[in-house]
Amino acid sequence: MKDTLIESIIQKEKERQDNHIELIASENFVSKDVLKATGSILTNKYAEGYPGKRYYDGCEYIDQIEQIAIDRLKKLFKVKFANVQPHSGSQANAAAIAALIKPGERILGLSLDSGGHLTHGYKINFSGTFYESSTYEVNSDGFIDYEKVLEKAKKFKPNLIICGFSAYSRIVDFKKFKEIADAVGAKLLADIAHISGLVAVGLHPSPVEYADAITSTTHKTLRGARGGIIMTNNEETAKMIDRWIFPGMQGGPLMHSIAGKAVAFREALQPEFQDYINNVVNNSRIFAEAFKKRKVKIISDGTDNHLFTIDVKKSYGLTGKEASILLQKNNITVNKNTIPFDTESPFVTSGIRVGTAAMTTKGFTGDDFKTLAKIIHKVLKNDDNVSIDVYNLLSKYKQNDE
Ligand code: DSN
Repeated sequence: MKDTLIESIIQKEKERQDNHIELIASENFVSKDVLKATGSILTNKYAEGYPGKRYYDGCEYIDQIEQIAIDRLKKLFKVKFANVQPHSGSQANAAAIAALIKPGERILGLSLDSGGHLTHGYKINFSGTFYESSTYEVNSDGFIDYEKVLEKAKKFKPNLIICGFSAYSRIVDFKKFKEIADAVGAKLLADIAHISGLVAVGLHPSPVEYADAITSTTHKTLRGARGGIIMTNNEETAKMIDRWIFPGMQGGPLMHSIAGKAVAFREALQPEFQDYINNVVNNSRIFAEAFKKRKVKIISDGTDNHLFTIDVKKSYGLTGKEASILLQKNNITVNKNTIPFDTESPFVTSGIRVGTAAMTTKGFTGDDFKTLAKIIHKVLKNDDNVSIDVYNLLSKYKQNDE
C-alpha cells in the first residue's frame, strides 16, 4: 500500500488478532475467500435498487452476485424471501420494525441488562424514540419466563414483540413467543444475530415458522462478511422490508459486503460448517463447566449455545470493567456485560460475556477451553502473572493464521 500509515496500523491489528485470545461472542474470523470478496473491486459500484431493478447502469454482474446471495440465504434458512442489503444488524432491525409496525406504535423487547439489544426498544436508541417501548426481563435464575412475558404483553399491549438476544445462553422457544404475540395481537420479530450459525445447521430451533420477520447479522456465528440480513415467509412483509431498506433507510448497497455474505452462505451450506458449529457449542459447554467446577457464577447456570455471561462481581468481587481490563492485560479479549438486574451502569457492569465461535475457528479444542478457563480464573483471582500460558495456548494455532 502507498498509505504506509494505514497499512502499518492494519498490520498491528493483525498482530493483535494473532496474539490475543478472542472471546467476544459477536466476533469471528472469516475465511480467506470471504476476505477476498469483501476486499474486492465490487466496492467501486453503485447499485441502488434490487436485481433487475436498478437506478444505475452497469449492474449486470452486481445483479448476479446479489441474486446468488439471496438464493443461498433462502436455501440456508429454508425461507421464501430474503434481503441481503442491510449494512448492519441495527439497520436490519430498523427496516424490519418499520415494515411491521407504524411509528409511535408499541414494541416489547428483552431489557438490555437481561441480555437484549439496543435496537429492541432501548430508550436512547431509535427503537425507543420513534416507537413506544417497554421491556420484559429474565427471571432470577436467568431464564426467559414465558408466563411473565405473556403477563407483561397483556398489560402493555405491544404491536410488536422482539425475541432473539445478545447475551442469552439458553434455547429461545420461538413457538411460545408466537403464542404470546397471537394472544395480544402483536407481530413477532426474531433477531437471531447471535445464533444464526446454530439455526442454519439445526443446532437451535428455527423461528422461520413463527416469526413475521427474522433479522440477523452475518459476521457472528455465521462467520461471514460484516453486515445484516432480513428474511420472511410473507410476500407482503417482504415487499415492505425491501421498500424500507431501499429507499426507506439506505442508498447504494455495499456490494463487496454482499459478495462476502454470498461466499459465507455457501460455506455455511457445506457439511464442514455443521462440524464447526457442533464444536462451537460443545466447546461452549465445556468452557462453562470448567468455570462451574471452580464455583464461578454463570448466568442461568450454563449454556446451550456459543456464549455465556459470568457474574464477576459475585465470583471475583470485580466489576465487568475491572475484569475485562485485567484479562486484556493478559492478551484475552472479552467484553464487559450487564447481568440481569445489574446495579452497575452498562459502562461498568457486573459481568463479562464470553463466546467460543472465534477461537473454535482458530482450532481450539475442548481441552484448550478447559486450560483457558483455568487461566482466566487465575487472572481474575489475581493469583499470578499468567501471560506465558496464554502464549503457549495460542502458539499451537499460529500456523493456521495465514
Ligand atoms: N454488538 C453486538 C454484540 O456484541 O452482541 C450486538 O450488536
